[in-house]
Amino acid sequence: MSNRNETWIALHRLMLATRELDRVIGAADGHWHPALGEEAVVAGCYHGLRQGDALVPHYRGMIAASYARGGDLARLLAGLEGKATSYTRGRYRSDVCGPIEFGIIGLYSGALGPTLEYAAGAALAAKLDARGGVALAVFGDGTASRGNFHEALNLAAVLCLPVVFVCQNNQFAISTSSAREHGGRIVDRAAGFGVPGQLVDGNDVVAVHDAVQGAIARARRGEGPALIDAFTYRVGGHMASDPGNYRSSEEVEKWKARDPIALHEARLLSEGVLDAAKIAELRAAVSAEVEAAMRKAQSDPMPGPEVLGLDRVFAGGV
Ligand SMILES: Cc1ncc(C[n+]2csc(CCOP(=O)(O)OP(=O)(O)O)c2C)c(N)n1
Repeated sequence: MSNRNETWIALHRLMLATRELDRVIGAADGHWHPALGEEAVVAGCYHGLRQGDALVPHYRGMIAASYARGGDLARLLAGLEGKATSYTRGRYRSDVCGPIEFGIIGLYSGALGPTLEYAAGAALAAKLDARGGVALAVFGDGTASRGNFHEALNLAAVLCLPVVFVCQNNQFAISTSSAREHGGRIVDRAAGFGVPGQLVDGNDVVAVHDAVQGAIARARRGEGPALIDAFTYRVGGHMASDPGNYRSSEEVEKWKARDPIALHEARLLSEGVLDAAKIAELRAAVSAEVEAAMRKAQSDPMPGPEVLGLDRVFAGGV
């Protein structure tokens, strides 16, 4: 199989896993933040990173990012309920903090925005290290309205840091639409910092993947940071329990018609990469894997007092 076909199938697999995680977790936890409709950004960003690179994911997609990075799905899911088997032994939620042992930097304080500066810091460390490492930061459009966005981009530009910033632009910050959140386009801000900006179709997983990989390669060559605006739509609610009654059903339906999984499946079929039977097989396999991991996580034990404060929270695991 060609490299291209392998990549396209892996991207599809990760999109399917992202959707299955939403289905399985969303049914059990009303506080879950679904990435429904945004799977192409999640898979396009997180597939194909090099071990050793720093990854600073958006919280919406954190478990998929941790899984793509090599995390064990059952242990990641155990982290939703603070189980002893989770990577932090129950001490931090895996949907906002991926395992540091996979180079993932999480949303430690819960405040949106500082993660962009963590990424700039990780990129500075990579630059000083001079081993070709890069950092990738993914964040929401609402987060891009925070001062941290401007400070991180400015510092990265001035110091020519190997960092790629990707806005997972789903056009909402909870119930606030982009139109009420910010003026102009996020991609156009890149020019103000003198860094390349690229607007990509965030419902096309290949377009996102190619743009991210291109910007990473550029950063690795020492050519500095880039900003990618991956424009998509949050088809699900802000949380699983959010009915989303602050927007029209016509708007939601319009975006559902551009479902990223259906679009990529059509491409896999038309390019002869997979036939309908193989596509169905892949869907069933991913679904079974996610369900089995969830069952395992649910039956895992809670931690005992031995985990309290005796070692580091984030590194080490079980
Ligand atoms: C500094 C800060 N302000 C507010 C919040 C509360 N909050 C949690 S999620 C969220 C929406 C963020 O929107 P966006 O960055 O667009 O990401 P999305 O949820 O759309 O993926 C907000 C405001 C927070 N966590 N941190």
